[in-house]
Amino acid sequence: MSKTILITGASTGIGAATARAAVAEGYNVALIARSEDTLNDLVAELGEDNALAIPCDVTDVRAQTAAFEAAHARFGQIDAVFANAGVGASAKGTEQGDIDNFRTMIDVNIFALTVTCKLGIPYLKENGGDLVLTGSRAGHATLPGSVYGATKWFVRGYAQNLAAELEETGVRVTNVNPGMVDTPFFDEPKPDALKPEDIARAVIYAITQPEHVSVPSIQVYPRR
Ligand code: NJP
Repeated sequence: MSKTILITGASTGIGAATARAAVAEGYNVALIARSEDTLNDLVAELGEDNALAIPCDVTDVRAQTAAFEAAHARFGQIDAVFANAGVGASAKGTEQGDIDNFRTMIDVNIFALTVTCKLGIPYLKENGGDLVLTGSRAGHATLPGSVYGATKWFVRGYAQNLAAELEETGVRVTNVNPGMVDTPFFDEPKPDALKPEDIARAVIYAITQPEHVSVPSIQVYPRR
């Protein structure tokens, strides 16, 4: 039976590129994001046999729980979970930042990510699967006043804590940390940045390693 990866934030950017790379690698993909039309277009591209669109706001715990159940019901197993959905800052720093945006970043980048991991663990324990969390170079740097950066410091620390919790279970944890990537995360094109496919390759690398190999953290930065 083909392996299955569930991807949050699958409608665009890094998540969509990882879905394409995973299907090319023989995986089934369960695609989670809010944009139903975009997910349906991706399913049409990848093939209905391999891909399932599950429109869902990851901050809604019930909806995310139902999404995992739908993915498992459709493909019979979940071998990898890519907790990748994330949102950026609408303005720099804390003083200039917007409070509603602080809440959204914390809800999506932190709270919903922990929900994704909690929901994924029972499925991943069945076959010794992979949990991949999208952090950021911003989680390895001091960015003045940045709430976004601090959410990614959370991801970095949480991934290490999760790896310790799951050490005896056969579930591997990888924290993938991109530098700037040219995706809809930004309002304008970033021609000197990484391509989403560059991060997708790192995710596929992590989840296709032999059982005795652990890839706790990957940094992928653009060359200047
Ligand atoms: O950005 P984008 P990326 N519920 O905007 C989804 C991190 N990162 O691929 O819901 C469910 O193309 C949204 O879908 P939709 C970044 O922090 C990036 O660059 O339809 N899904 C879309 O699929 C993030 O963690 C850079 O709007 C929700 C996806 O999230 C990850 O990479 C650098 C949602 C965002 O895709 C992917 O970002 C870095 C919700 N409530 C880290 N809210 C970079 N681009 O430079 C959003 O270090 N989504």
